[in-house]
Amino acid sequence: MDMLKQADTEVYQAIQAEKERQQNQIELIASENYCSSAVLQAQGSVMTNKYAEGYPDKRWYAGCKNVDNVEKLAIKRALDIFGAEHANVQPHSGSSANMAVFFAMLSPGQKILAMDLSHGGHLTHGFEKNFSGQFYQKITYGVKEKTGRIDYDEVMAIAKKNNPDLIIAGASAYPRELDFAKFKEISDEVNALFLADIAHIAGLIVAGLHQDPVPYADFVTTSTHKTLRGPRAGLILCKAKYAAKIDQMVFPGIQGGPLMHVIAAKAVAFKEAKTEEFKEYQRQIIRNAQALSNALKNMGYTLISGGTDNHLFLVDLTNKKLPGIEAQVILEKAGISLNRNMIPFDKGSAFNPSGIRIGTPSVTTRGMKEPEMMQIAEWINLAISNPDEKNLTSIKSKVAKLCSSFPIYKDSL
Ligand code: DSN
Repeated sequence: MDMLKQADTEVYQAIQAEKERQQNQIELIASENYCSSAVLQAQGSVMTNKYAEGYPDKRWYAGCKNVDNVEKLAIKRALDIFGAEHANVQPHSGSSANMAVFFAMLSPGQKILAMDLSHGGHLTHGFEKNFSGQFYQKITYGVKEKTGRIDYDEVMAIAKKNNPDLIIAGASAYPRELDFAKFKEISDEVNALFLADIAHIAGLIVAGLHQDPVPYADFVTTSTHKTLRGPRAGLILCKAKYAAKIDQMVFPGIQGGPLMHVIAAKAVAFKEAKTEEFKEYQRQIIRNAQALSNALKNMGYTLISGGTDNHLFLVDLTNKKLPGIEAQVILEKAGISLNRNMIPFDKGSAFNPSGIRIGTPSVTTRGMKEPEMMQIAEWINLAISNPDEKNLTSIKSKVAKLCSSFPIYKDSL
């Protein structure tokens, strides 16, 4: 970073401060992670300089031999880890990946059946202020109030009543395993296309710890930086029969030149995802989520659906008489970072929801295990029970001390 330090002190300092924040805070935002130094290096490489509109061996500009190699590697590795028929590694994000599928396969006004945002769904699955809600009609399914789980008979009934053109399985805040086989059955019943958005759980799927949607779904989209632990970007997998439509919609449909440095970083991450170390990492994510959620449950916290099968869980703070946003602010002061979140049937609003979402991908990457989860649960409870500044400052310094034993990067960046 010496060159940056000399050239631009302000940006350099902001990056240093962010590095310090990431090192000293306990990160429980379920969608965040620390990618490897190798991924960071690929992403910070000269590949950023190259324009490569098109696809490998079919580019518009000269000089694409090396970026072709890297994109071919990314595609080959994506197909290998997911066992899919076709991969497009160019989407800049999970949102772009979804946009490409919708635009390739649907006409404006057609119907999408997806999970309600307030029950754990995602903005790009038809939220009215998102492109998806403006172009398409959205119909929703949710979870049962009593169980906090999707009722597949109910999804089937909604699908039969509304005849959607596309059904989406996928969520940003659903702590239970998704039954993709069931979604496929429902999609077939109403003759709808089936998209599995696995952004949150991609790493678990690669490691064989969650039901695999690839055999069932027409399309599988994901971001690459959550449990998958790659660079901030997106990926589309699909059946071979849709390959041409998807590729044309990604480029030239909705994107111009691909971000070749990010594609290089995706290739590195997909190679990492093939290792036994990665599989064990995914197993530990789940063990940590269970340890942390059980510890909080034993301290009197209410968990949506009573627990978790994956990397995250939702805490309903209604019985603590503490809005989610206040918990977020209090915990940040104590060095613990997470996000307020709507819970199913929330009496609050998106801005002032009744819950918080907690995830373990980041703490697991830095090597924390069950004993640290017990400690984190105690600190969360201590901060929420007694949010005076002195107490929060004291927890913050203990958090930083624990974090110093778990460096996020062992080499200097
Ligand atoms: N913002 C992401 C999340 O936190 O789940 C979804 O895109």
